[in-house]
Amino acid sequence: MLRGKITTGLVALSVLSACAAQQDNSLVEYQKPAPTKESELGDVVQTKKPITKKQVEELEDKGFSVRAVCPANNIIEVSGASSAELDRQFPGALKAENTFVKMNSAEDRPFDINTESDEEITACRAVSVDLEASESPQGIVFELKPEALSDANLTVSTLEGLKLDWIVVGPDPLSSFRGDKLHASATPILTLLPDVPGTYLVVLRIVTASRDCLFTNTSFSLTYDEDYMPVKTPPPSISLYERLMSATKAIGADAAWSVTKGEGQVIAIIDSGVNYNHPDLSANVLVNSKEIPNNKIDDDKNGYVDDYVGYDFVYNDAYPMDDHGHGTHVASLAANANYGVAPNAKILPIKVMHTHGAGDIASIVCGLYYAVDRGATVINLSVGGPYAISRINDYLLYKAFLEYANQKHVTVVIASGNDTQDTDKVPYLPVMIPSDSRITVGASSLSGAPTSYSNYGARSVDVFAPGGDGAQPLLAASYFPKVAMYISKSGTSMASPVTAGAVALLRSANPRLSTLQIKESLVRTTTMIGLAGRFSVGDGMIQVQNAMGHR
Ligand SMILES: [Ca+2]
Ligand SMILES: [Ca+2]
Repeated sequence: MLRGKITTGLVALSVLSACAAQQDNSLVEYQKPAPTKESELGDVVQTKKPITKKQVEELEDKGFSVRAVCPANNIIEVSGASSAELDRQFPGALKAENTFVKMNSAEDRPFDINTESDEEITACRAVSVDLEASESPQGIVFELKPEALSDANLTVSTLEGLKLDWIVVGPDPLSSFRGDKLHASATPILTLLPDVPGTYLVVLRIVTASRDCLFTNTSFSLTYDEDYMPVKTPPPSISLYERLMSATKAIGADAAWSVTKGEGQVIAIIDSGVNYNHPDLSANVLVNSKEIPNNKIDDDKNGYVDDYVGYDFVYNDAYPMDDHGHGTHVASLAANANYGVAPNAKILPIKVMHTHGAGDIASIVCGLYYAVDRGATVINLSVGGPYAISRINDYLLYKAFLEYANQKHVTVVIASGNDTQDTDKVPYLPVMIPSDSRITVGASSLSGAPTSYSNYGARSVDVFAPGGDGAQPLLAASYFPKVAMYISKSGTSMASPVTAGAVALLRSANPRLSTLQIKESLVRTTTMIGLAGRFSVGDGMIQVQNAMGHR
């Protein structure tokens, strides 16, 4: 099933109880899609005791909106209620304003198209409202027909006599809309055929007889669901194999494959989803054997209906399919069946990031708990950003989770960020949280030198791993193999899953090792090349075979 979703406006930047895993079926009706706009964000509430239906009904009766994000882990999002109201209803609960967090891939999508002054934009909209009765504030009618991708189209209708210029920015680089396209048209109908899932930005310039009405813009997202249909993994061509293996070889992981390829390990990918039907990945996807897919029943009673391959916290359904590209690439680096660092580890896809590249804290934290409760042994989180002191409660949400992960013997691998910052001095979240259950990763080149973009920190960043750079980005699975099987990306987002794969190998070789012991093994066996003042605890790039021999 393919879904069309039209959103207007620009994308914003941007100790638990023993019964934590118990289900609260009574709140299923309050499960909802995640916010995608600033105006939709509420307050995250995490309680120590299970949240009751009565508590939620009382809030709803007062006109507040409740989203049961992960009631199994006592986390909901409430919109409209005052802080005092929440304190009264949930005394002692942890509360945080929900907020958007970005991915840590180095390339950012070109969303910043400059518009003119507010005054002129208002005038432009006033003119366009006159065009035709319509549902959208700009008076522009979008007809997105998403029955099938090849049929999906966007139509802009205006009255005759008006002229529209438009620029379309597609989900670069897979889309055929690579960069900007300008269509000047005197006809009243403009059509667009989106060819891949993702977010499209449409900028319209409306020209009237009396004035050139400057720019207005809107964006829409195209996303899709597919049932899990595993296919046998074909080997890549020999010519591709060397490039696909570059990160795996750089850290000496293939040299450790005679000991283990990651058997028995489950790597959760907390990201934009994973194309679990990609031919290189599908054989490695962890299925939930206690759940029968597509029968609309929560068979394993974990609070999530039909979560056979994972869960999508963004659209609140059982299809964590990737509609952005980030998560599939990340999963592929960690545990691709052919060339991933841990090719025999399992992948647990969890979608918390929207197709536009950001996700809300409530979804991210719930995705993390879901990963632990589904049996992940390693979690990759290539998501984060600078920390502001005003967001102390975000810190506490993450910290509570890291304590939970530590209790459950789960290793959380975190990307350090791509802003060339010393995170000892400029704190980033969740990188800054001291925890025995987390390993933070900066990005190096394939030869081991820190990249120009990577964050670093002699205390806050544990190790470096290959993340790709302009000269040698990392090639891995694309999210939309119908268009391209592989795609190149760079970022600490990529260095993190390379390390998550390494952790899976170390854990598989010796399941009794604690995260702290694994971290020590990696930190003490790095290779050092051209640090240029960019330090980490390990001062260099990880080396799996050496780390495995360290203990
Ligand atoms: Ca379930
Ligand atoms: Ca089911």
